[in-house]
Amino acid sequence: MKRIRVIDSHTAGEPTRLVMEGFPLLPGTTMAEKRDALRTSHDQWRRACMLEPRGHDVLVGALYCAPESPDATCGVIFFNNTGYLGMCGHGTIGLVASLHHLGLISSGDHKIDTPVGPISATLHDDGAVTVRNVPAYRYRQQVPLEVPGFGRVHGDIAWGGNWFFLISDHGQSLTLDNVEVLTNFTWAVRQALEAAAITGEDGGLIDHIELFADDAVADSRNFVLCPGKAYDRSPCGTGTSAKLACLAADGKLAPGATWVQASICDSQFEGYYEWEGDRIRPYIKGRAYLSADTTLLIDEQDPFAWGITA
Ligand code: PYC
Repeated sequence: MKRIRVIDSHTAGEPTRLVMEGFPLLPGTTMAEKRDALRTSHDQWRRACMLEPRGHDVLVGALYCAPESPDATCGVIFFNNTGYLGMCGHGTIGLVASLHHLGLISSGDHKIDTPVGPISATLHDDGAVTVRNVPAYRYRQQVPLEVPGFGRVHGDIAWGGNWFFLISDHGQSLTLDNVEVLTNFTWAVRQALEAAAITGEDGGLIDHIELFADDAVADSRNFVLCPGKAYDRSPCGTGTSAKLACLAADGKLAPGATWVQASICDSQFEGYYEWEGDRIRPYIKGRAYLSADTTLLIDEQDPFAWGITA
């Protein structure tokens, strides 16, 4: 029997499964090298944790690793039901809350290495966490896109730790009772981007689609389709970072001013930014709650030991 020690949490509704022990040791000195080693040689461990019968399509995994920089608290590799994420805002908040639950960190600032660069997170005394994300920027503005079955939309392409296509002129209702339509629409957008060979800088795959609408209490409400076709229950930390980059580029939000981003589930993140050259440094604040501290078992006799795959 193989054993994987995990801590489950949710951040603003979006679940994170932190893997503390049980995965094979990964070669490499950088988090990107370790992520590549996990993907190339040990991907079944991701599948065992993320896919049914132990996981599900909404879950994001976070592998706790030794840091690559001497002054970092830890390193982390994020993944989901289909593959690997560059960064994950809600997952970082879940990671910090989980490490605190385990007694491994206390309030204050913590540097964390990720495959897309170092970030830091501040654990506040009240349990909230502020993530100082990787630099974000808008790459292209108002790109026209024909979406089969839905018509023409326009979107900004922005980096917030993952690549996003951000759309406001979608004509959809951003409500929980409409998630099936929103999922079909955003999936069609993602496929249309691929068919039209529209990418992030250097050919980066745009694997997150983000819709915006007005909100009764927050500055904005979003719906974010994640790479594995599930929607983000939280306002998406990297998606909110991408939004801040677009607001900054448009001169619609001043540096240091707070932006309240609501999710489709009515949960909220607060964000603000600072300019760093021609990019912004996004700060995202949210809170995670613990839901399980347990051990996953993998029985090699089990026909679904490594997850149910298509
Ligand atoms: O919070 O950055 C985020 C995120 C990415 C995918 C799901 N959540």
